[in-house]
Amino acid sequence: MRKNIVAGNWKMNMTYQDGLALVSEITNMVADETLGANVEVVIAPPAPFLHSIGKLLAEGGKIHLGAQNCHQKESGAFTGEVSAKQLQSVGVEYVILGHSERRQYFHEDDELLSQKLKAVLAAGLKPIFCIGESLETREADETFDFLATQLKNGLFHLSNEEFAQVVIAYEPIWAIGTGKTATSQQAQEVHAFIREQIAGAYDAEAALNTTILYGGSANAQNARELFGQPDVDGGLIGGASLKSRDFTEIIKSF
Ligand code: 3PY
Repeated sequence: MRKNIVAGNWKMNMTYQDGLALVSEITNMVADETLGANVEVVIAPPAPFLHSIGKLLAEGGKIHLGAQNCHQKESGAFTGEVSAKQLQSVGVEYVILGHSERRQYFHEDDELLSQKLKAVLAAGLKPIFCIGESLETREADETFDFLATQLKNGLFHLSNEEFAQVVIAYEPIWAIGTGKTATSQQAQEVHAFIREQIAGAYDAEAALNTTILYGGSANAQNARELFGQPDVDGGLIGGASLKSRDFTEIIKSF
């Protein structure tokens, strides 16, 4: 059966010192809770902090380490880049791929993302693969066609075994960093559609077993309602993952 996941995407926020303080607060807050039985928690800090934050998380024993991106090649002359294998070597388990900010600002397209996916899977890591439509696409009533294409080109080239490792995050671009959130009905409608597409591309079992997260201004106020939807299996959390109280409230929303 699929897992519920709450993953904090810190983006390019926090100094190292602030990051350590935040992680200590979160690990203390979750230590006493009966947390972990029904939700897996992931924190994805900026790359330079991965090793030490990973050690802190490992000591707490409850929270998993994620990265926000990786390069598609295993090693080589790619100044400034980090490979999936390197991420794996410092204890990373999840890698966010295809976030709309990477698609928009770094021109990551389906072809490149397919290569990154393969690299992440080859390193034994789990991709959190983001898809989502723009406001323009939604207003033109093209959301479902657009998402079907993103899934087909981005993900459905994977084998059954590879696909079984993938977590999908539905992040409508119009809800990212804007304070606007999809209503729980809008999220549920899209998540159910994504599951249907998976059933078509693979089978009903794969569809049932895939964790589909909602992302885009999810916060402590709306998490319970969003996570209460039958096809919403948790969240990829931006701004609210930078505040220990908000993030732990979100975790407790399950
Ligand atoms: C957001 O919550 O805005 C995000 O982009 C999470 O990845």
